[in-house]
Amino acid sequence: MVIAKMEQDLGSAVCRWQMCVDGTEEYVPATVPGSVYQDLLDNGKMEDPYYRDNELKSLKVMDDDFTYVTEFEASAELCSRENVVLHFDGIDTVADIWLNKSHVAYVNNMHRTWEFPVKELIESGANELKVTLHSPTKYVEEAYQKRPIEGSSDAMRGFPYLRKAHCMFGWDWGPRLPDAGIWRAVRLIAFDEVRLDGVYITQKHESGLVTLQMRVDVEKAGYERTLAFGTDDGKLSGYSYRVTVTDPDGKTVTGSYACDGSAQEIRIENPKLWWPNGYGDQPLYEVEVELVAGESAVDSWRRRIGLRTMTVHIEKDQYGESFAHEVNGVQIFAMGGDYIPEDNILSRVTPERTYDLLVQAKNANFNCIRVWGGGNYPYDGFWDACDELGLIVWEDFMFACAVYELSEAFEENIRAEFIDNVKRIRHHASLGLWCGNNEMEQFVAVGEWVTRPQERSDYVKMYEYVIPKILKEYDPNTFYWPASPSSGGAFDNPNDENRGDVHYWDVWHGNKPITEYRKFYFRYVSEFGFQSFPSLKTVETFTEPEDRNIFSYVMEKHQRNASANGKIMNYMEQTFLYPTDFDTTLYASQLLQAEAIRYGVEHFRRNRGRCMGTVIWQLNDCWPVISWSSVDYCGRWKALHYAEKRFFAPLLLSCQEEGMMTQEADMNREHFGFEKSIRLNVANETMEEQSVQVSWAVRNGKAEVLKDGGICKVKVPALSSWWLD
Ligand code: BMA
Repeated sequence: MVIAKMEQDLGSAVCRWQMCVDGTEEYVPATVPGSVYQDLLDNGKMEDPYYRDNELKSLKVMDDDFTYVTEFEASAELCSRENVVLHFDGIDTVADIWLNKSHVAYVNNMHRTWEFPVKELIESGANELKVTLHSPTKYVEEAYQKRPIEGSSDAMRGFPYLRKAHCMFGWDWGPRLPDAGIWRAVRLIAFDEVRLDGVYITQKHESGLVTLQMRVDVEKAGYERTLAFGTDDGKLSGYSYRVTVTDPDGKTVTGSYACDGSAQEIRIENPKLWWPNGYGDQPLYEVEVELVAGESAVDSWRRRIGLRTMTVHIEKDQYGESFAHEVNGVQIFAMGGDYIPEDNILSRVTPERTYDLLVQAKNANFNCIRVWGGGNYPYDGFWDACDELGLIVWEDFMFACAVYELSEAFEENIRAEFIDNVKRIRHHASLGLWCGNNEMEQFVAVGEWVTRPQERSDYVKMYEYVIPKILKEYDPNTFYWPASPSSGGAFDNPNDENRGDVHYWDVWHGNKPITEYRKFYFRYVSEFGFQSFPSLKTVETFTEPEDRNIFSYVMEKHQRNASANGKIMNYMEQTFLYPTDFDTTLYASQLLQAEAIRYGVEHFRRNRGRCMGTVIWQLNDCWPVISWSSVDYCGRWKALHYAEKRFFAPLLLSCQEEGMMTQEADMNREHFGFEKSIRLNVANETMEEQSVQVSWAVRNGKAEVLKDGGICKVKVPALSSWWLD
């Protein structure tokens, strides 16, 4: 008689966890899931790592190991099941695990889920679970000493050796605070012969009908690999599965499938399609799959999906090759931002905080979020929010600004990482594409950080062989792009203006004037940005009054892009008068950032069709810092975020002006005069033709009208940009 799978949460909601710094034996209360820094802060064992330059002391803390321990009761029934596994949704990062004093495993990948059979170790009654987290800083330094490997110098050396969010070792907007912890849920799972391993849904869209094709994978004791219903019937005899699809109005469609290889399809009449923000609604359907033995359900899988087709449309054209998200057959103009981890202290990232951040993105008319490859694969709460808010997600795999040694062990480790995350994420409506890495193709192409020829061949294997092979098996329906930026791979001019996606940094890193944006017609710019200071209130959270000078030691500690506080002032000189005091400087820097990005995005939207995406670096901050963000660490909107709400609006009226900004502006020339002109453009990113009325006037610095352009009415076709005479 087969009975249902059992699960038992081992987190702090149920179990009392304690932690200690190894060698001290002084245990303090701990929270799981959670993090070492948070537990030390909660117990008054360290100061706020974000305050002034406390970062330095807080970094030292991570030179130690930490032990987490809890006791828990396991029922006789649970222990009686054929299989009992200890399951971690995430351990950050290098750790040893013991159950009842027996060593269960050594782990070293923050991005993976971990499962270990503990049937032989679990006791009916009292059990002790212990996890020792090893120092991440020692790990990367020892690995580097043994065999140097290079990567961004913003992070601590050796970081490419550890499958941990790279930016926790520092970045040009991130502190060197590599927290550690049992950062995601931990539980026991007990089952007899079989359990569901995963469900893969393929959508077939016809007019007025969507057919869901289900691939149900089952794990069966005694079989190495999972068995797919319909193809492994013989081994699954005696089992069947039930599917229930519930539409947004609560109406259900069901189907039952025995192991006879019958077509496992669910037909949905009059489907309500999922659209990105700005193009329609985000109706979600709940899909439940129950694995049934005889009449009783032994396991179930429940997820929400969106009915849509989603890919990237690439087509040769007169400019080169297009690159546009295509949803339900409509090519949309991506408008959004690059997302980085929300906090270096992992336990502070909660579904409420994530949802709130993404609501701010939607409120600024985003329809797209790129998850940058130097952090971590976002947890389910992030994905649920993007599904509900209509934010298409460009999901990098977690490799950024470094080279990697594709050893046997490393390859085995990252394969498991990829499979875990692809299986967890692939059903989400918001998943727009998978992308191999951040900036590696462009950097390896020019030999940046490459110290061995093998690092170049390993690059091709990882992003143009290993990952595609895994996606072919686990998520063949989702578009794959080998790198960001890329023109399709093979080191073929990755940052080509006329193909694929581009990271454009000549403005800012290259010190070019903001008018430079207008010289380019990128097909899809997935990174471009401009720094600014956070607001005074946010600066006050990490400074004392004597620190409030933009070149003070503390303010420079919270600026991780070398000499960038000065760079802001250099750009200020090109646009505004010199600011008179500290607060005005902070504020003016935000207006400057807004001006710069507005100038670029309006130009790119005016060229819709040639350009089909502007993803701004960066949306958010992971601590109080001077950076490229439009929402600061405290959740305060910078001027840029307000500007994004306007220049990402479904209907955008913009003015392409020629004058002082776009011509030689040396007022000491003998003839200091300019050709001046304006051209108006309406960009319509809605699905309908818009009848608009445009009025304009030329005014002087006192807003007195010099020339009134009157009112003209125009009809602007859907999804187009329209120049006025
Ligand atoms: C690109 C990004 C990040 C970096 C940003 C600003 O390199 O991929 O690595 O933070 O520019 O410099």
